[in-house]
Formats: sequence, C-alpha cells, structure tokens
Amino acid sequence: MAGDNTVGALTAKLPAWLTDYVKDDQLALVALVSTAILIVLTFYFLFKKTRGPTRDTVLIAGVSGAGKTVLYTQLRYGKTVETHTSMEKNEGRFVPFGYARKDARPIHIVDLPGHEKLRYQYTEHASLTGRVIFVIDSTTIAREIRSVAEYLYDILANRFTQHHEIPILMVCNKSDLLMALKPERIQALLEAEIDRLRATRAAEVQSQGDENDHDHEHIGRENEAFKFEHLPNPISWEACSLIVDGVAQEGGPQAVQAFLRQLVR
Ligand SMILES: Nc1nc2c(ncn2[C@@H]2O[C@H](COP(=O)(O)OP(=O)(O)OP(=O)(O)O)[C@@H](O)[C@H]2O)c(=O)[nH]1
Ligand SMILES: [Mg+2]
Repeated sequence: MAGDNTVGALTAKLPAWLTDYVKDDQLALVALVSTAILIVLTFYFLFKKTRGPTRDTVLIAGVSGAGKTVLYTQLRYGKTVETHTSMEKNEGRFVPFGYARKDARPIHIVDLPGHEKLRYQYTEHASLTGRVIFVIDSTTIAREIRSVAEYLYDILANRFTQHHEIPILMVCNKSDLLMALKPERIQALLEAEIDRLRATRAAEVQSQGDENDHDHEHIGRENEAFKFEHLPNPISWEACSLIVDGVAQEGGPQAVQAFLRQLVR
C-alpha cells in the first residue's frame, strides 16, 4: 500500500532507537511529528513576543527651524541647549527621558535635518520606521506652506508609510508665541496645499509617462479633495510648546511621551 511505503520511507530516515519504537506504529509517528510541530510553533510565538516589532525607529521630521533638535535633545537628555540649523542628523538608541520603568525598551530616534537638500535622508530609514513625529513651526506655517506640504506629502506617499500604516504625530510647535496658528487651521491649510500638490504630481507623472513610480503611492481618495482622515495612517495633531519662556520642557511634551509609549513599553 502507498501509505505503508510512505511510513516506511519516513521511518528509514529516523535514528535507530526511534525506528524500533515507530516501526509498526503509524500513530506513534503522527504523534511524533505533531509534537515536533508544536514545539517549533511554541518557540516561534515565544520568540516573536519577546522580540516585538523590529520597526522601532522614530523619525523626527519637518522643515528647518521647526524645533526638531530641541525635541530630540529633550527626549535624549531631558533638556536642551542652544540649537543651530542641523547639517547632519542626530540619532541614537535610548529610552526617552522620563521613562522610569526599568524594563523600558530603548528605541532608535532620528532627528533629520530640515534643510531642503538633506530631507531625502528619511528614505534611508523608511523601511524600519515605526512612528513619525512631524514638527511644524505654527508661527511660520502660512508662508512656508508649500515647502512643509511637499515634505509631508513625500513622507505620506512613501510606500512604507502607506503599507505599514505608520502612525504620525503632527507637533504644531511654538504655541507659546502670539502668531501661532491652531492645529485645526494648520490641518486645513495643509489639506488644501497637499490637494494641489497631488494634482500637480499626478500630471507630472502622466506627462513623463512614468507610471512606475515605485516610491510613491497615491494618497487619499480618487476624485475627492484631500483629507488626512482618508489616509489609513492614524494621524494626531497637538499644539505644543517645546520651549516656554526660554526654558525647555523636561522630557518633551506629554503628547510625544504618550505617542512613544507603545514602542518603549
Ligand atoms: N518660542 C519658541 N521657540 C522655539 C520652540 N521650539 C523651538 N524653538 C526655537 O526654534 C529654533 C529652531 O529650533 P531647532 O530645534 O534648532 O530647529 P530644527 O527643526 O532642528 O531645524 P533644522 O536643524 O534647521 O532642521 C531655536 O532657536 C529654538 O530655540 C518653542 O516651543 N517656542
Ligand atoms: Mg536641527
């Protein structure tokens, strides 16, 4: 019989002490294979649980002067020193300042320079990014809207951001200043600008005949004005003031701490 042949072939491969045991007993062989599968699965799930997600990079992005380095130093050292325009990224693997728990997990935090020519650096980290903090200067957003929208669009349309539905925290910074716009207003300005940008980019792709733009996905709903709520990504908006009366907030704003909590656990 075919079944007997299969069992015969399988038992021939087993060590001698096992062959005696299972020689005439198909049931024993089935039990053996099942136990082996069970052990492998148990190890797989145990390993998976303790390892957690590997995408534990947090990107701090935004245009120049928004307050990214101030935020980074607050998370890293609990305070900030005088900052200058960053020409290089700051990065480190650490438990953000303020997490008292001993078993808190260090995470990889990257403060990207906002200079137009250096922004592309986020693509180097995109595949391992688990969270994005997008910092906005609420006092200059109206005049910088094009530049901010372009950068944000590139991050939102990135295939990793889309595919993994990366959560994004929009930090509307410098709310201590009189000229600061409210998050709702900033959101509306950005939606209108991204809507325009999306149409321009689509027209460019069509005119160049380059339908194979693998790095950018279409964002939002077709034939509808762009809205952040149409994206699969959880996006939250917070009015923040990283510096109040010249003094940096220890450990960064509550909203940022809460946003990172799931990764640090
Ligand atoms: N009033 C006020 N000023 C702030 C606040 N946050 C940051 N700043 C100031 O904004 C300026 C720019 O901050 P940075 O953190 O260096 O900006 P950045 O986003 O790292 O800029 P780049 O490195 O050029 O990309 C600094 O002079 C900060 O002191 C805030 O909440 N309120
Ligand atoms: Mg900086």
